[in-house]
Amino acid sequence: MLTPDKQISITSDGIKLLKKAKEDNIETVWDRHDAQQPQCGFCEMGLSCRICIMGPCRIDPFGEGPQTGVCGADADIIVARNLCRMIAAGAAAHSDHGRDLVEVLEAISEGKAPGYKIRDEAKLKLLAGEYGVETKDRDALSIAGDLAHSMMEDYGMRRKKVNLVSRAPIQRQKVWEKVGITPRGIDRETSEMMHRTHMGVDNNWQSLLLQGLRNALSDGWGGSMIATEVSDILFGVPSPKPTMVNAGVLKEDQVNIVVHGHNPVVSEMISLACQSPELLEKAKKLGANGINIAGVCCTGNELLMRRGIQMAGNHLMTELILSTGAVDMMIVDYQCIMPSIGKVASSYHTRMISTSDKAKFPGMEHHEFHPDNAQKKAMTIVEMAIENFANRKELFIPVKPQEAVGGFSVETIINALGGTADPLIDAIKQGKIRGAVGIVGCNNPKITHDYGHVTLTRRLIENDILVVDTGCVSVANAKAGFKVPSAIEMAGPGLKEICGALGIPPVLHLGSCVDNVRILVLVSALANALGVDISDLPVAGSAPEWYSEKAVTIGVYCVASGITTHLGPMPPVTGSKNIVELLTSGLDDVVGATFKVEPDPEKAALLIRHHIEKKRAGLGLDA
Ligand code: XCC
Ligand code: SF4
Repeated sequence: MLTPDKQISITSDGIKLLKKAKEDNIETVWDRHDAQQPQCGFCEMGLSCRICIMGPCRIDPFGEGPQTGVCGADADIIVARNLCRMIAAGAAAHSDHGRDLVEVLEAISEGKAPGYKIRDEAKLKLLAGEYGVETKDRDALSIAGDLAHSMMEDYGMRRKKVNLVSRAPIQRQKVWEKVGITPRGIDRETSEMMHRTHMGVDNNWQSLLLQGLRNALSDGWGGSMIATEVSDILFGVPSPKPTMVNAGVLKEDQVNIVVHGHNPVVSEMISLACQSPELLEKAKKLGANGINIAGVCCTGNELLMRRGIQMAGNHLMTELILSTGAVDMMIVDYQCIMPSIGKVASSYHTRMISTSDKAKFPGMEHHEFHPDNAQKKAMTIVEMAIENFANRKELFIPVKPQEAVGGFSVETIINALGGTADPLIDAIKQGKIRGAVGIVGCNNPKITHDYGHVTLTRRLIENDILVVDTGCVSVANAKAGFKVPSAIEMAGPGLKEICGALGIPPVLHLGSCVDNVRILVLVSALANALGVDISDLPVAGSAPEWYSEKAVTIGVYCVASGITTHLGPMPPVTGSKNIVELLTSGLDDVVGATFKVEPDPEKAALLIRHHIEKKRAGLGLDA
């Protein structure tokens, strides 16, 4: 168990619920992290390899023991292969999520997905245009079918480049061509990455890492971008909406359903079922004043972006939320769902439901959702949640909810600016806004929960840097109160003036983790408007508390796209001086951006500000 003085979270709901969980004898992620100490130093440095069964092998970082694995791979090769396999796994996860959406799009066009529909025809036609699908005099469904098929080809090996790569500024596309990292096919790059890292294939650490960049780009400008765009077509382009965040969004007098995971395909259907008059009636009959749906992690972000649905918490809150005793049902799809939560729920009345054929969990009931049965299934599942309301015991809802605004798509940001990016560019030119930073990614029990996100965000906005956020950061920042228009009081004078005039908060919620592609689209628009490459812009990325393979892939596609990116936790690469060198400085010559690693968010804010000022000088601003 944790020592009582170790601060696990800066959030009051987190601290209070952890105390409650302890009283209830619940084991949490922090306990398990403690039990793992000390963690393996070889693995932390990326110096262990178990790719084949001549091993497992380890390299001695002190130079006294073995310097190669059984096959002869040295530290550079082993570290590169390990990192590249993380990239491949992250790209696979996002891109498979995208694939599921493309399959729903196809099923809709064939009339095989009752309840789903094309909600945004304008976006459908825009994408169809980009994919060369004929739209004139054609109905939405047949366009959707052709678009789905064309996107499916992006996944394969019939193209020379992934289609949406052409959204990048031309200068950036040329960089990729010159370096030879233009992604050709989404699955192709992941598959080739796994091939190259098999024993005895690519044993040059530089060429391995270049394929790592191409693989990550196939996610950022491919799989993730498709995931976001098709979600917009099916569920609507997000626009700003008021919402509420933290554990206080759970309601004592209503049936509480929490959705967890990433793909909106299931959670959207659940949210519709929660509005069904028939089920609301049933809830009333059983003594509940309504059906309350809330999200955790990214599927929650998807619902928040499009429907203003409230968020109960982020990654490290997913176990704690259950210890409120107020969750009647948790419904999960995939990614970032700790295998522990079924066991946590067994101490309460909460029913746990898994829904994806590719993601099953201990202690959960499996109810598989497919496009053809999702509408019906959602009704059945929500009805089960209602019936479970009567089984509640003691509740502990520790805080009042915090207000926030979410739902900023690139489209609505441009709208808020009056139709063009010019006002933002003018503000940057005048120095009222120094630059912009995308803060993204996870929580990690190695870092005090939400401390990295909130501290970095605070320091940046008070120095007139606009912050956009996604994923688990967005919940942290909303809980900290950065996402109400009055939060401009925490911003520097220039940012305060601009955001005040536009009536927007200084921190804009751009969505889930696949929605990091909205950042790519936004910086491309800024670069094009200024006639420069993305790497020339006074912008940066940051993942202060990242943990997942997906986060590695996001970081790599940001850097490969020209966005210098800060990481809080060190990735497992320190076993290779060459690779650390390349990632933190050498890449500048290759793609015009690098990684910066700094666990302390106060110091990270300084690093990022320094970078932004350097880029401003490069553009001749403030000269
Ligand atoms: Fe997962 Fe997306 Fe990370 Fe949060 S930010 S812990 S990846 S839920 Ni995506
Ligand atoms: Fe060891 Fe080489 Fe096999 Fe890795 S691939 S486990 S280093 S023999």
